[in-house]
Amino acid sequence: MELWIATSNNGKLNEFKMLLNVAVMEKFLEIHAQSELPVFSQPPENGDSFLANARIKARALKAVKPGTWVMGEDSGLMVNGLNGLPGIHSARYAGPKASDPENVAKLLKMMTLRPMANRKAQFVSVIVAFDPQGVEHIYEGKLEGEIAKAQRGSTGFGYDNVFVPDGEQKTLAELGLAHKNKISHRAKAVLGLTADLMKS
Ligand code: ITT
Repeated sequence: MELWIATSNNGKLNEFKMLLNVAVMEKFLEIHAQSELPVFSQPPENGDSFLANARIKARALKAVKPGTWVMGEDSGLMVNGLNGLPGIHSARYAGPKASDPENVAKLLKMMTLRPMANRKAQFVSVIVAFDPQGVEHIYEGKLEGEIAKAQRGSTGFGYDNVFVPDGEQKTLAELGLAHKNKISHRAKAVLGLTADLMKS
């Protein structure tokens, strides 16, 4: 069985591969990514929600790969003291071509400008998958935590080095990928997908 993943983000792709393999899927699941399809061009993510954007990505890949499992994921960081920002704009918070370090620097600056701001935050992952029959499936996961005062740690991607999960002292980037994959928003969303892939 094949699963095609619509992502250009290697950090995400790496985590999906690990999460799905941990679920003992590797024996019968072949994971492929959009980068293997020279004809695939990433659609504009102009939805107004995580769900809408995940659906845009999954549908674009389904158009090129009908009759197999395909999925897209939209994820992001919602900070209470910033009224839920960066949210669906997480990948481009500091500008259209912003790098992870630029986005993190902007987030820390925004928090510094609001010293009393609530640092509580959550990571959200919404996956839209289409099964080989073309039926849509939606899965969601969240991870609660708070924004650290400074960057700490070196593993992972995106905002991992400034996110401290509830009940922890360390950032996700200090805790490491194995720990992150036990608790993350993405791990929780993948649980439902795994169950459906097993049934399929
Ligand atoms: P694709 O759309 O190609 O999948 P993307 O990086 O643009 O890649 P999104 O639009 O879903 O993906 O944006 C997700 C952003 O949210 C990501 O670039 C990070 O900045 C942040 N993010 C999501 N999950 C994260 C995680 O587990 N750790 C750290 N940051 C994360």
